[in-house]
Amino acid sequence: MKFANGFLVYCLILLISTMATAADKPAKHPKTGEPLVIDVLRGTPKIDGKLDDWMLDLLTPAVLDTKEQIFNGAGSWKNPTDSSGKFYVLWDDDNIYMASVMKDDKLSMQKDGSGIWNADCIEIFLSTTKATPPHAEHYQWGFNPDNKIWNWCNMDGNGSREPDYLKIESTKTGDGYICEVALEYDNVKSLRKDFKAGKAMGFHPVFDDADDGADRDLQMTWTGREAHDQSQGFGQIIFSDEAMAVSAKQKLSVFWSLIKTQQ
Ligand SMILES: [Ca+2]
Ligand SMILES: [Ca+2]
Repeated sequence: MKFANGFLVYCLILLISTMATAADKPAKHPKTGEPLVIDVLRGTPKIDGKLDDWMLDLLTPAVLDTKEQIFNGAGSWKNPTDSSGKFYVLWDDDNIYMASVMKDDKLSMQKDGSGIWNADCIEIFLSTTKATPPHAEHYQWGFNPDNKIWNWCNMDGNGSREPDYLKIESTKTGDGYICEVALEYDNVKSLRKDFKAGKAMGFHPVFDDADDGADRDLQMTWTGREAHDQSQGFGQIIFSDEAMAVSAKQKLSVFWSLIKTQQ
């Protein structure tokens, strides 16, 4: 009987750990099948709508630029010049920073408040790494190139309002726009313990595109699924202890040692 009990406990542990592993896996890219994971280096950019303080070449962005990632409105999407985006992330002791570099050939932001999703808009989700049904374990913020901001989903029950803790500065470029954002993560209470080096967090960047001043024409998401659809997990960010500046220095020293070797 003792053996049977032990075996039962063993099976239970195995089952739970299998479930946890399955749930912890990031979603896959709908076209390439690659896992959607990016590392987040340490850095403190100034929120001014300029990305000269981001070493973009050293960072891996989440990229949204294929028709397979269109959740709705595929018929109205022409190519990446019409609308596509790269989403870079950094962090420090207090904030998580996001630089969204968007291509968008026609800007249209005639919506306000909770309706900003229905025009040109970026939506960012942070979540647990669990695969759970929609609207379950995530936060959802939105912002646009007119610096309008909103928080819809909120795991602390504090959503459906303009968040006073989200800083944004945007720049309209010739072929789209840039949004530089800082989010103080003391305001992300339910995930606060996961802002730690080595930890993974669910991440789902999404954009909405409108062209003619009316409603949204299309939505593209990192996973290709509906923005809130966490049922198969989102992509993930992994917080690294490596500083963006140190990483740059290392790259430079590798470069010089290569030059030396070649001499
Ligand atoms: Ca900046
Ligand atoms: Ca647009």
